[in-house]
Amino acid sequence: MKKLLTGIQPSGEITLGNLIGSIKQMVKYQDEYDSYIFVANMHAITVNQDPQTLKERAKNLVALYLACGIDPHKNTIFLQSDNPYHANLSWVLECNTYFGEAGRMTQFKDKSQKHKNFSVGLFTYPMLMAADILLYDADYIPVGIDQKQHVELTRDIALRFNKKYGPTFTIPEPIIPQNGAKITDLQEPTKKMSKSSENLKGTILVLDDIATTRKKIMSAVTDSDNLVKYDPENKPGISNLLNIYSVLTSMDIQKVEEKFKDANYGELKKNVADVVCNTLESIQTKYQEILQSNLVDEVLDQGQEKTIAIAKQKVSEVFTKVGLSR
Ligand code: ATP
Ligand code: LTN
Repeated sequence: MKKLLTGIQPSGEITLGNLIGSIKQMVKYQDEYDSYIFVANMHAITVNQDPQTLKERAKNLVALYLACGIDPHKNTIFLQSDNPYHANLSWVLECNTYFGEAGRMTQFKDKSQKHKNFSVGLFTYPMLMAADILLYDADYIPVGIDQKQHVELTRDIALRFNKKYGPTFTIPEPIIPQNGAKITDLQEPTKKMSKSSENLKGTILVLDDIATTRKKIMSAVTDSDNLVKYDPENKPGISNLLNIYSVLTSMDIQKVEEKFKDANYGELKKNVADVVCNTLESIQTKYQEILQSNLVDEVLDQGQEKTIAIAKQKVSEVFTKVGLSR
C-alpha cells in the first residue's frame, strides 16, 4: 500500500480553508493509503507563539482531525514534537540544501516581509518539512497549492541525496485538490483564507459559532455585476463562494454554476451559508464529545510509539551514509 503523509500547523484556529484544502482530503484518502497525519507544532514556532496556547491548540487539532472523520484505526496520527528524529533528519537535510534554492521559497519571502524580526527557523522551515516527509518514505503529500513548492524542494533534496549517498529516500509527489485548492478570504477574495490573518472577518473558523459563520458569509465581498459566474480572475468573490459550495456538496463547479445562474448574490450566499453551517455544526458536536474523552492522548501515544520506531531506523541509515556513525 502506498504511503500518504500530511500535517497542519497548530498556529491558529482551523479555518474552512484548512478543512477543505487539507482535512477533507485526508478523510477521502484514508481507505486508499497507509496515511500518516500529524500536527506540525515544530513548524508553528518558526513565528512567535504563546506556549500554553500552542500546547492547547495542538491537542485540539487532533480532536478536530478525529471529529472531521479521520479514523485512528486507519491512520497513524501523531505530534511532530513527540518524535525527536524529525529535527535530527532536518539538520542533515539542511546541510544538503543550497542556500540559494531555500531562498527561492515564496512562503519564506512572504512571511519574512510580514515579520520585522523573523527567525532563522522561518528560513529552514522547508527542510524540516522535507524531513517530515522523507522519514516515512511517503509517496503522496496532499497539500494546498501554497505548499507545492515545498514538496518540490523535498523532491530535489531527496533526488540529490540519493544520487550522492545511494538510494535512501522515496521521492514524494504532491497531491493538489482540483477545486478547493485555494479557498480565499471572504473580505479580500484574492488572498488565501488563512488562520493567521489579522482580520478574521473574512475567515471562517471551523469552531466559530454558527450565527457568526452565517454572518461572515452573508457579508462576503463580491462585485457589482450581479451575475453568478465562475471566473476566479475577474470575479474572485463569487468564484470563491461557488468553489466552497462545490466542494462541500461534492458537486462539479459547472453544475453549481448552472444551479445558481439565475440567482442573485443574496440567494447564492444564503445557500452557501446553509451548506457551510450544516457541515460545521456536525463537526462541532463530535469535537465536543471527543474532548470529553481520553481519545486524543490514546491516539497520540500510539502514534508516537509507531513513528519513533520507523524514524529511528531511517535516521540511523542516513547517519551511517553521511559518516555520522562510529
Ligand atoms: P498560516 O496562516 O499559519 O500560514 P494556514 O491557514 O495557511 O496557516 P497551514 O497550516 O499553512 O494553514 O496549512 C494547513 C493545510 O491547509 C495545508 O495543506 C494548506 O495548503 C491548507 N490550506 C490552508 N489554507 C488554505 C486555503 N485557504 N485553501 C485551501 N487550502 C488551504
Ligand atoms: N508546511 C505545512 C505543514 C507541514 C506539512 C509537512 C504538510 C509541515 N510538514 C509535511 C505536508 C507534509 C503547512 O504549513 N501547511
